[in-house]
Amino acid sequence: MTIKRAYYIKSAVDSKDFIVDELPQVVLVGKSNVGKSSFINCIANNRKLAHISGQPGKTRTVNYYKMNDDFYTVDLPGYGYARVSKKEQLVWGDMIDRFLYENANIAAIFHILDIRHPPTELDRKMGDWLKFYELPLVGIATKADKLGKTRWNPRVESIRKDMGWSQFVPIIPFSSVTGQGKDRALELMGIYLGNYHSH
Ligand SMILES: Nc1nc2c(ncn2[C@@H]2O[C@H](COP(=O)(O)OP(=O)(O)O)[C@@H](O)[C@H]2O)c(=O)[nH]1
Ligand SMILES: [Mg+2]
Repeated sequence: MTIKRAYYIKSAVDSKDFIVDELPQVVLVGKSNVGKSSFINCIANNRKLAHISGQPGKTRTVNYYKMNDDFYTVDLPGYGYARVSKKEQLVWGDMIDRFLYENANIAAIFHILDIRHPPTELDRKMGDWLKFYELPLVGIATKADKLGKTRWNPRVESIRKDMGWSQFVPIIPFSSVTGQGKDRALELMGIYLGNYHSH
């Protein structure tokens, strides 16, 4: 699959603003600053589509990007930002819960992790949360440009073990700087979108 057209649609601040229509959604989750916005810009070949933040934790909204006029890429608010109050964490959790629970249009979840580091406790919690929904899952091990190529595979398998992901969960070494893994990510996106349409 290639992305020929990509538009920012909107940022939902509340579950009542979530988009409910007939188009399938590819959903991105990951801790803040892991590279979700960069991933979107990379697959869409547009550096200005999603705002890349030097300051983590700013995005508390669910951001919708329409792609090829036939699906959405949805950027969920990142977790793990230290300077967030207990109340904000609860609001965040409630929003994610509503998004996943009330949403029949999810074609796949792309869980974005940093290839260099073991998944954090929050990464693992998020992973366990997602398992409950039994949605097609892809691991994106990003910032691969910051590691030597020979270390990718050991890191990927270590992430698989730490996340409790079976061998059937694809984990792609990815870099939004070099474009590493982009074709594979788009290929999988196309496959899961295709499967979704055929339900
Ligand atoms: N070297 C490198 N830096 C990246 C990569 N992806 C994101 N970054 C950097 O990580 C920071 C956070 O990226 P962003 O996409 O805003 O993360 P988000 O908070 O998950 O949306 C920015 O400084 C990006 O330039 C990558 O693949 N390689
Ligand atoms: Mg972002």
